[in-house]
Amino acid sequence: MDDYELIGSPGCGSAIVEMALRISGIPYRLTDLPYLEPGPGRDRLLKLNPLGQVPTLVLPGGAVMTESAAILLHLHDVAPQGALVPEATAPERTRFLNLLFRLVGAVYPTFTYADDPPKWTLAGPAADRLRDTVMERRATLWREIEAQVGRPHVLGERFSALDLYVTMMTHWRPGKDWFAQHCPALTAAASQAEKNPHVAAVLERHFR
Ligand SMILES: N[C@@H](CCC(=O)N[C@@H](CS)C(=O)NCC(=O)O)C(=O)O
Repeated sequence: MDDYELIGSPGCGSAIVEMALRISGIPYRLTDLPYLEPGPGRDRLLKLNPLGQVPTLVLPGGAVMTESAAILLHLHDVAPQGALVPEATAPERTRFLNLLFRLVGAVYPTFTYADDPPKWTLAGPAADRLRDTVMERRATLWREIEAQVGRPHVLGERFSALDLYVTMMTHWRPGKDWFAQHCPALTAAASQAEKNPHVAAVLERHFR
């Protein structure tokens, strides 16, 4: 049987899935590509995922999965030893699901809309306003999540896939200084996660 193929890009959310694959001990190969750059890589990505987004995961056998949260839940199904998802009866399960979907359903799309506003509205003042309002929304979301973060990990004693999101997303705008000032609990959880050797290795590959 083939290995999983993770299609991703440096610095992107595909790194979250890469961390999960490593922690879960699942064999995989990486296809890094500049997802926005026209060319054969993007053409293939668009055939697999019409939104042209990474992560996109090709499963052994050829089925395709998109959406990082769906992928993480799937990886936990096939390799529960990774312990990235609290089991159905675990007390942290509801908070895990709530925060997971907050991160992918509310925080992640702010990058879709604020990274390149002229893609969605007229260039100029309308685009500036869209960027500003979406970034305000992101700050509100992070503050709300900050109020729910435990120590040393997002769920408290238990490390989970949420720590992978937080570690990666605190590298993104508005940047580490903003998080250190406004979200100390998120910053601490991210630093704690970086102590995991798999997380550290993936961060090294993406950012250094
Ligand atoms: N909901 C998706 C979001 C993925 C996403 O937005 N990825 C970014 C890269 S970090 C991307 O591909 N952006 C290009 C685009 O949306 O056109 C997930 O959780 O996997």
